[in-house]
Amino acid sequence: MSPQLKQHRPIVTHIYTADPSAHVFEGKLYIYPSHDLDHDEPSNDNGDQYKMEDYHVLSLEDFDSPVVDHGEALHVRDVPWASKQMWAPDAAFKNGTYYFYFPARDLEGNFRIGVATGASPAGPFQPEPNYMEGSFSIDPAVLVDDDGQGYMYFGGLWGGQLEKWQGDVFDPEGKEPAVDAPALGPRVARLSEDMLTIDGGAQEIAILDEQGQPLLSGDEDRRFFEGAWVHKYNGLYYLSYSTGTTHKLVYATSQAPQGPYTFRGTILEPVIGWTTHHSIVQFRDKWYLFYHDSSLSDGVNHKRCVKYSELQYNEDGTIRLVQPD
Ligand code: FUB
Repeated sequence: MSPQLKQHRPIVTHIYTADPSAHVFEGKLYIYPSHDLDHDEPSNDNGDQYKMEDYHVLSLEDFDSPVVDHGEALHVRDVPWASKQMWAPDAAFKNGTYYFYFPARDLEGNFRIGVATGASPAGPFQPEPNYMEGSFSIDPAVLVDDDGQGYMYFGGLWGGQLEKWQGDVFDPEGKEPAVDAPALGPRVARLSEDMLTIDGGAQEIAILDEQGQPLLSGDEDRRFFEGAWVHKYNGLYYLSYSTGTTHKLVYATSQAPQGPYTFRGTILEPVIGWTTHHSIVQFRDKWYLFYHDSSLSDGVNHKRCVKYSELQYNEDGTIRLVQPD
């Protein structure tokens, strides 16, 4: 546990953590990370090294208080439809219930997204018996908009399989578009009133450049790779995500939750390690970026640690670039 948190330092060191989704529930800051396993097996581009089996929820009263690890909130053994790889999760609150969204490989080895429910933001969470029909790929992030409508954003390339879902069915041969073709966008789906199902199917989000043209697949400094997150600031929707191969966090904005979004800039420069993955949250009167790197393991990609930084906006609504250290 950390007695006092410092920006750009691991918030916990007793376990490896990654993919932090931060929310304010019941006046506290709750963080829903992946729980990286401590193993020394080799890495590959399919992400097989990310063998996570369970989730722990972390919380803090404020940045001067210890981080509390609430213990195991959900384990793959308790999810009937899942076989392995419990990747980046998120949580939401509606109707007096806490909802926990998580990706995992199904019994056929394809990534799907499941939901579990609980009475406390700290868990434990009871999973639904099946994955959410119409879900695929990874990295769910849920926004409950001001009117109460829930939206789930998801998707990730390579190990996350998004390029294999360009039609209605899984295509094991699916590839990323050619470098001069529009890049694949993250998906967004409206959630049903009870937050347990996808309402009407998922649609692809368009991310455009300043001239209104789609970002191209070869534009690896700007195109979507994984880890979508949407927050609202001054009534504008901000879609932020990881660029994967170029290791940045970037963002785009829109007047509507489903887009189209216009690319605006970079939030975080590359960190130690291949992946980074983030969330943005307002806590009291300030905004914070939660992200991860691999500094706790001296750069081992699957032994990561969650960190945070204060996030600042310029007068025109653009986000100031954060340096990892
Ligand atoms: O933690 C496993 C995967 O690595 C996540 O789902 C991605 O966003 C990347 O952080």
